[in-house]
Amino acid sequence: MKGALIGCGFFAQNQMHGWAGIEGVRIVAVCDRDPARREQTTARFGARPYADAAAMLAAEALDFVDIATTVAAHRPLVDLAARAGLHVICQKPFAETMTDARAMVAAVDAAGKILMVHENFRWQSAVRAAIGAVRAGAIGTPFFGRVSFRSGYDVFSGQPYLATDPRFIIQDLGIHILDVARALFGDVATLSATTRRMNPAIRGEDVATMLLEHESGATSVVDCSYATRRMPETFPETLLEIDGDTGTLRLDAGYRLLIQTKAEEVRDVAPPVLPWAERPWHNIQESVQIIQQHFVDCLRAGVQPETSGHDNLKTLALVEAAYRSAADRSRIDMRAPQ
Ligand code: NAD
Ligand code: 89V
Repeated sequence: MKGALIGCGFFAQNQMHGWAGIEGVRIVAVCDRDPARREQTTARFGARPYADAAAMLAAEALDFVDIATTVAAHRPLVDLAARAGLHVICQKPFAETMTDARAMVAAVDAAGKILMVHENFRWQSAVRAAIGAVRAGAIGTPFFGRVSFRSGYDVFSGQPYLATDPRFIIQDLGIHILDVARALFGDVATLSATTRRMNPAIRGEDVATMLLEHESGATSVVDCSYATRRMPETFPETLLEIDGDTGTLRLDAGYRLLIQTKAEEVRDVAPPVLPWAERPWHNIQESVQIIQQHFVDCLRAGVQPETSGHDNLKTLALVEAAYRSAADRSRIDMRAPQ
């Protein structure tokens, strides 16, 4: 299977390592408008370099493209790939608006191809162990959950746009945590949210607290902060606390999974540090390889990925709803047209 990567920035390096570890897949071309980033990536991984995505798609015989640019470029690039008849994997946040997101899903559907969003937190092995246990009924029917990400880690040095974009934590990080809540408890009926900006040096919100009522009847609290000073610093761990009608499950700091029913089970679900990975990012880096493997498996089987473009419309709608709720203090009915 031949792929091409568009956007050779900070996070794309993980994606290139991930592709290199997947059997039967080769990234034959990469594209970035920035010559330094393009050249660094080709020097590291090989592949033919391009400055222009349209020129690359015209010149190369490809099966899929991996779009690793920031969000503003997603719609033109997904449209381009759809017109070229290619499968697409596209980074989160998928789109800046629901209109753009729906248009991209429709464009790839019309081409008869598969579109997956690189929504990788639910694929982190520790989070996946918890999702697997809940889906297998280990604690019965969940009625309450807390999905929590609180940190003081400096994300701005690697991703400077996070300090200057008008939207920060919900769009960048909350999107993952909301998606994990959906993976655990199902689709959302209502949502309300509050936001704060604690760090005066950034433009957007760095604290968000969201209350979700799920269609299953479960309630979850999704809380995110980049203004939390605590030890141990848990970046980039998502912590979980779930009550079911026959037991409780917790994913605690240090990747400790605890399932308490009549008996108690404690599991170390720490992710491996892949040969190319580094702490503390190894958790996210492993999930990159896992989600990309899932994409390839779905292409081979001709089925929609779990985190397909279609599925991601629901996660993106929660992001939009959270900003609306925080702005006007409303509770949003997710069953109404968004
Ligand atoms: P970045 O700014 O470091 O890299 C983006 C690159 O894309 C830049 O080099 C830029 O020149 C290039 N680019 C932009 N538009 C282009 C175009 N039309 N054609 C060719 N090249 C183009 O950004 P980043 O930090 O790597 O983030 C990229 C995306 O990855 C973002 O959407 C971000 O939210 C996401 N991200 C995801 C995770 C995750 O765990 N899933 C983690 C970090 C970042
Ligand atoms: O996963 C992400 O999307 C990253 C970070 C963990 C820093 O929020 O942007």
